[in-house]
Amino acid sequence: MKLTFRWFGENHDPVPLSYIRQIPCVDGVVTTLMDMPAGELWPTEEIDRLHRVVTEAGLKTEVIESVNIHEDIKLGAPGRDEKIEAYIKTMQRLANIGIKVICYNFMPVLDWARSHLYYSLPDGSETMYFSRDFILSTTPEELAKRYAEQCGGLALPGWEPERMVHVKEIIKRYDGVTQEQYWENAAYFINAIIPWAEKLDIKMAIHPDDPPWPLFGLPRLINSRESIKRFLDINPSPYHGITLCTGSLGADPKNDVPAIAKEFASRVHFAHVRNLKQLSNGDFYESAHPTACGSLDMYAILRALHDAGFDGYIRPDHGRMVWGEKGRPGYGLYDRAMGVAYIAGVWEALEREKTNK
Ligand code: DNO
Ligand code: MN
Repeated sequence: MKLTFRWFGENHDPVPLSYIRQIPCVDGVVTTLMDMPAGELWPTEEIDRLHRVVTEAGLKTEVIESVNIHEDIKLGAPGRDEKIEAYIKTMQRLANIGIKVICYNFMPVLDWARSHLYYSLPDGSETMYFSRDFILSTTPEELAKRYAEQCGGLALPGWEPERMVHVKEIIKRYDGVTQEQYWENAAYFINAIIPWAEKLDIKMAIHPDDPPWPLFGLPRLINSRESIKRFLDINPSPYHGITLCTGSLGADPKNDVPAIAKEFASRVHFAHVRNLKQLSNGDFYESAHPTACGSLDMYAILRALHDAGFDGYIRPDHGRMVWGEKGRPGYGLYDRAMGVAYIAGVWEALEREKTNK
């Protein structure tokens, strides 16, 4: 298992690489080119610069999260072939700097959504919260405005203000797109890119939908054991895999995350390890990482991966804001660093138990 930490790039992340370097057991960052609109070919110079900056900070960069997918691909629209071609070219360029895993998602229009970005917990920390009633009573435009006001200039992935200006029209394009068509569009994309992933030795790892149920009447793909199975069955290649995001799947109490980890371990290339507290009515908030703090059995999840001989990448996922830190919601330094220490501790115990040392 290789422990990593997400970093959004110099202009998009208040956490410096020099601080990430000091987190024990972390030797690499998971990063991206935040300014690249979905569907565009990533310039070689930008890729090389990103690689150089990370390497000079003494860290590795072997995982990209995310290379985003253009809506034309998700919609199966006429422009999709050229967007897929650009996607493959970007993969080729990423292979040149030694990228081993690409995390992406197939969520229509928007990335993860929460009602509150800074919800106060009794211990004085702040965290992200999902209130089902609130989301049902709002619109993507209103939510985008709320995020822009609260994030102090740091755009949330998938909610970039310049894109959100057109969100109504983008959502309108999904009128009449059935769940089945959405699956066909995903299969078309997968079958086009996986032969390239094999040639380039890049493992593709889809991120589940977050939250794992439909939002704003849009289709959903990956949110349960059954949908993961169906998705992996699209193509038998080991290069076609998943990001096991425990918090995304775990927001639905019907999902048995340790069982999912166990069943699909050989196709898990990347794990987002985080905990959350399930509340009534589909509400939840994101808790600190340890089992004792939330509803998920983090030990059982890590154990399932360990038992399967997991040697992919892990990162802590969203953390709370603690000790007065201000920054990108979910991606402060302190709570995620505590997440790393926790994951590393559980993993060491699992290793030593196995080898009896
Ligand atoms: C949520 C986060 C997401 C994720 C992207 C992947 O759990 O990990 O922001 O990074 O959806 O494409
Ligand atoms: Mn995640």
